[in-house]
Amino acid sequence: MVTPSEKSWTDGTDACGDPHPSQLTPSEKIWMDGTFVNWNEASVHVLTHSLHYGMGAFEGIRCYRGKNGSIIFRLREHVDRLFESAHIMAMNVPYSRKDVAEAIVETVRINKLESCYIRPLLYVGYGEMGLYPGNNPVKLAIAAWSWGTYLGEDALVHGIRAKVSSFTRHHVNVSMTRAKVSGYYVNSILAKCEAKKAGYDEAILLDTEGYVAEGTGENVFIVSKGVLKTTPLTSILEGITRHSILELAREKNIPVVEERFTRDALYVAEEVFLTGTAAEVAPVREIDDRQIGTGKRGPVTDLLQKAFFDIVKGEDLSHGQWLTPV
Ligand code: PPE
Repeated sequence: MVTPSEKSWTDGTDACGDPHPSQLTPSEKIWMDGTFVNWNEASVHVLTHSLHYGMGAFEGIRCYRGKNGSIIFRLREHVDRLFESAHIMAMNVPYSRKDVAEAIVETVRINKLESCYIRPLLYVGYGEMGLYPGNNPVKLAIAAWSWGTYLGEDALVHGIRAKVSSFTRHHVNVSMTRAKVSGYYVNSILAKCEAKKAGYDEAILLDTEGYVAEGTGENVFIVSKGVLKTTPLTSILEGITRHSILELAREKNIPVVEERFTRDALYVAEEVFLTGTAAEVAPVREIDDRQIGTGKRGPVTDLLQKAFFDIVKGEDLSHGQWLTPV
């Protein structure tokens, strides 16, 4: 009998060659199709359709411990995007938006988490194999766990080092990037691993025409001659953090445009930062070994990052419609 040895993707390191891979912190229960199951028993059959072909849609949502208790940031928008992803993929969700939003809140509550990251995943279950999913069931799982800073301990203060990827972001007629689809993330994983192996924290991908698109799991902003710019929604995910930052910038009378810009515009920008639920608002201090601006978190990044954290931490109550109490 052959017993293969336990082997990870790369020897002695994690899949990206990181010698200090961080471990997921388990919580107690995971919601699976209407019932809570123990974390260690939240399993699926190995012939689950999505596991083979990547047709699945997911969300990443954060719950913050604020001054007045825990709140989920922009829950409604995340649930809406999950349903839009499913609609674009022609997956029939067997729940209402209200059911899903309630199940998300319940998942945070039952795990007694004060702050956490929440991952709803819609997937095509076991049934037929082959590309046509046939009558396979559409399943939903919701997990929540404690997840600290995504891009490293001091990323939010000192900024990260990024590399423009050798991989191109999705073409509009290859992948419909309004949907947050599991399979699309192979492109992100390749770019992330390439960047990490070369010693950078994150990759920035260009679109098929060579313009800046997005990070592996973040949208990109630059400050150029005092104007805040971000990429238009052609080949990127419509980030909910991106939307929040655009709104906060407008409220603060910072001039804002959504237009394409090039790789060299990144290099000469006064400031660059990335936004995402996991990454939050992260300054970029260096790209392709070129210092960005002063090499420190710039004033616009600082202002918007502070405005964002004041809202999610309950210091600023002016955007109550973005917050769902747990
Ligand atoms: N672009 C991509 C490709 C992306 O995956 C994300 C979120 C964003 C932009 C920003 O979207 P938003 O979170 O709505 O502001 N990436 C999620 C997954 C990260 C992961 O490693 O998993 C996230 O941040 O939750």
